[in-house]
Amino acid sequence: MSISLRLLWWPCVLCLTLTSLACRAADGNANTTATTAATPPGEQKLTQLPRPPAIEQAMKDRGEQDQANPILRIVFPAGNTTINGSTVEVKLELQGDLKGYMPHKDPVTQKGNHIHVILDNQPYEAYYEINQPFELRNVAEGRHTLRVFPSRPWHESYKNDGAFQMVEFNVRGGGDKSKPTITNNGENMANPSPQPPNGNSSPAREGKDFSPSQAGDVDRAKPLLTYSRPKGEYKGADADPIMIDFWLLNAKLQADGGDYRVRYSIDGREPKFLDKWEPIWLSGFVSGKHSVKLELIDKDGNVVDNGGYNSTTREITISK
Ligand SMILES: [Cu+2]
Repeated sequence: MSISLRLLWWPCVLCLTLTSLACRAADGNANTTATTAATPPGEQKLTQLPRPPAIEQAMKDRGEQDQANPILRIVFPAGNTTINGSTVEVKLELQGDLKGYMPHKDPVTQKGNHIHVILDNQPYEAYYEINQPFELRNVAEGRHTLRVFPSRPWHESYKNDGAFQMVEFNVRGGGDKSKPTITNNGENMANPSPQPPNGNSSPAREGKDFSPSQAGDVDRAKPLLTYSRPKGEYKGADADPIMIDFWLLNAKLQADGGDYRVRYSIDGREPKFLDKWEPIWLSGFVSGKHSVKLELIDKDGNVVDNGGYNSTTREITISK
């Protein structure tokens, strides 16, 4: 290497080192100690992979279920109703051409088909046994939006017409905003409460204590992107690759014959575009916290406004 090349090379090494240290700090790993500046941690390089072979196999093993066209109906809450108290019961009906699709958690594997339930724009909660209601607990007073859609054991949503349903409702005398919620991070499934706040719910029911939130000003006639995956914590074999999945209402992407695009950005880095409505799998996340941002973009390159729901950022945690 010539002297002049060496002079060019060293500032690059220094720059990369400083950048990666800054990234680690920004990721919240404040107690990560850099042992030596000469061995900077590897930069995260994400690559998009095809559908993982394990999922391909799972699809074969479950027969025709992935060709099903499940149609959900929200029995309650009914649209625009007002519920007294902070616990909201959700009851759904599943119809359509199911081809054996039915939500249920296998007691051994703790996996199975389930419904994704989203209050306002919080992370979804999984709902498995739809023959009994799901409880939204500690819901704040005010207006709310509920979104639901069927999902597979690996959390990929069904995308047929009628799979996605949405309802707006009001809560009067809801969760006490001055009190901290039992789970504040919006990620942990709460344990059934032996003494529920309104005293009439069953401890055995599936449900979730919700963080305070309100509906955005959502118009169901406008294009709506619903963020589904990834969320929460990913460990070991589940941490690579990571699936990105979402639901689109009233919006066709460009490669599907429409005008829209979905833009995603990981850790605030350079955005990428999705032009087909299907999940993608990203490999190469390093351990730690990461942000995932999903946005619905119109043909002029702007985020489509719809109650703020068309630009959603979630934090996920990877432990390899
Ligand atoms: Cu899921």
